[in-house]
Amino acid sequence: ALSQDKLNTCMDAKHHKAYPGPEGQLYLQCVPWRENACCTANTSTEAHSDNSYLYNFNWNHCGVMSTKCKKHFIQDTCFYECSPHLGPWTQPVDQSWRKERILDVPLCKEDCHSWWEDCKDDFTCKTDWHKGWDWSSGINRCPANSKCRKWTEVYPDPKSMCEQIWSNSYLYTTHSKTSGRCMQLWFSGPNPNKKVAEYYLNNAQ
Ligand code: FOL
Repeated sequence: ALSQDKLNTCMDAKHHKAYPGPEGQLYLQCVPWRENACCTANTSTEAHSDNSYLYNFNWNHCGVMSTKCKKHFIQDTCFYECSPHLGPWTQPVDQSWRKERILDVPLCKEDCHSWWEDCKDDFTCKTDWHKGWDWSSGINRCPANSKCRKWTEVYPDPKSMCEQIWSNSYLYTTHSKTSGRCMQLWFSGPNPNKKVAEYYLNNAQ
């Protein structure tokens, strides 16, 4: 593939479109991606619901997740499902539910910090939310060998949360949103992550 492809591409994963393109009607927090998206309108709607068909993922595995915390998980889902600029960090993976994953996407400090701040009074039983759940009921529940702990015990700081929660999908950075050196989960207007992907593609890490 041309290296140009890496700047405008969709992961080969569970719900991603084959190619990015405009979507007239993305839902709420996924709206910023509507000019060029890897998610369909249905995926963007599902991103907002509990135990959605996307992954049957249960945010409320240690009591009900707070609204302010959940909004960051919805934004992460929009970013993960909709972003067309993740090519520089896409890797092949041998998993039943996807052929490619993202690894070490440099995340803007503000987005990681606000996520952790808004979740720090919540509870969870696992550091890596990708594996090791009890799926016997159809949705993920805490495995028998675990117990619900304070968020801050599981993730002492923003870095540990952002890097560990999705098995290193994200790399914590101290870059700020204005730097052009980190990816933003939260934005409005033209997608600022395109230039960031261009930068990292041309300055191979
Ligand atoms: N957000 C980001 N930023 N990166 C991601 O990789 C990501 N992935 C998901 C959602 N948001 C993301 C998908 N989440 C399982 C658990 C979580 C999940 C998808 C699937 C799951 O089925 N886990 C099994 C192991 C399955 C396997 O690897 O074969 C388990 O043991 O719990």
